[in-house]
Amino acid sequence: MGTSTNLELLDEIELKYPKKYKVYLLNDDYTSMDFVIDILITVFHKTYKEAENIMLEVHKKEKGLCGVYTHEIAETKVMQVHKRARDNSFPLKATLEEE
Ligand code: TYC
Repeated sequence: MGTSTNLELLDEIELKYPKKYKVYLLNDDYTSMDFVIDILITVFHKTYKEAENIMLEVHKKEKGLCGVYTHEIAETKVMQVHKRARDNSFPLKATLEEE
């Protein structure tokens, strides 16, 4: 067994405990409720009922939690939401926050 440097030990800790990121949808006045529900089902793999609840929470409280992921997956989800919104001419935005 070789000796590890402090940086190697930090890498090992990071591999074992990758930071997690919360992905939120943000409210706006123009995106349709049906489109938000569809995004929650297809991008975030929610059931219809879960999707409806999250959509209504965003609508009432301006922001709603869609899921918690590693950094790469969280960034991909945000990009997928923005591309789908853009392609459908909706201003829907998603954000990510370190847990
Ligand atoms: N506020 C939108 C409306 O009344 C619905 C909406 C919900 C938009 C959630 C964005 O993330 C959102 N049509």
